Amino acid sequence: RTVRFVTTNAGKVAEAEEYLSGLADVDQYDYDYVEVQSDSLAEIAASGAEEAYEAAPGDDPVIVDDAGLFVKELEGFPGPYSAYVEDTLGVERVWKLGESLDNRRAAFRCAVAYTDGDATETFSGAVQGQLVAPRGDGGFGYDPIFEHDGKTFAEMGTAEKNALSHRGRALAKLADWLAEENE
Ligand code: ITT
Ligand code: NA
Repeated sequence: RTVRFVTTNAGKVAEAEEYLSGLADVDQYDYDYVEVQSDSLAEIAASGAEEAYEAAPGDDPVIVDDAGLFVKELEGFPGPYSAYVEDTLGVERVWKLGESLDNRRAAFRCAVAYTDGDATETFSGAVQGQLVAPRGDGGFGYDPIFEHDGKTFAEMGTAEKNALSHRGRALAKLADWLAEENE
């Protein structure tokens, strides 16, 4: 089977391809859905998936992934605004903010929504870590400033990041669900 991953972010696609290999082929589908204003990543992802499915010619199911970095002492900022903040402030300045905090705990959260046009399912994942000065050149986005167990996500390969990341955990739930659907 083929799933169409609706995203402008090739890094997300690479992670999903690696994770779902053997279960589904992943095609990137470049479509800019409307991000509804919501604190819920699952709601944003589900509404994006349904909109993209309607707009996309073809029958293959689609997935949308909405993710963000949540800094505990900043009340969860940038959270659902992570993409905007990356584009405007940039990762280096988010670290500068983090550097000024007593508590640098942060989490990545991710919601993956899957729809086949009839039903929509959402799967979520999170990982705890802390903000650090940028290290590593793998991954994408905030990976260089997010450290988990002594390594930043940018210092990990795709498989290593997938094994513990927010996206990997959400994709694991999707993979289990797809495997059950296949039975
Ligand atoms: P699409 O919406 O087109 O999928 P996007 O990059 O805008 O692409 P999001 O709306 O989910 O994706 O934005 C999430 C923000 O968080 C964005 O700045 C990403 O770079 C960042 N992000 C998401 N997942 C990440 C990860 O695994 N590692 C580092 N940064 C991540
Ligand atoms: Na986005």
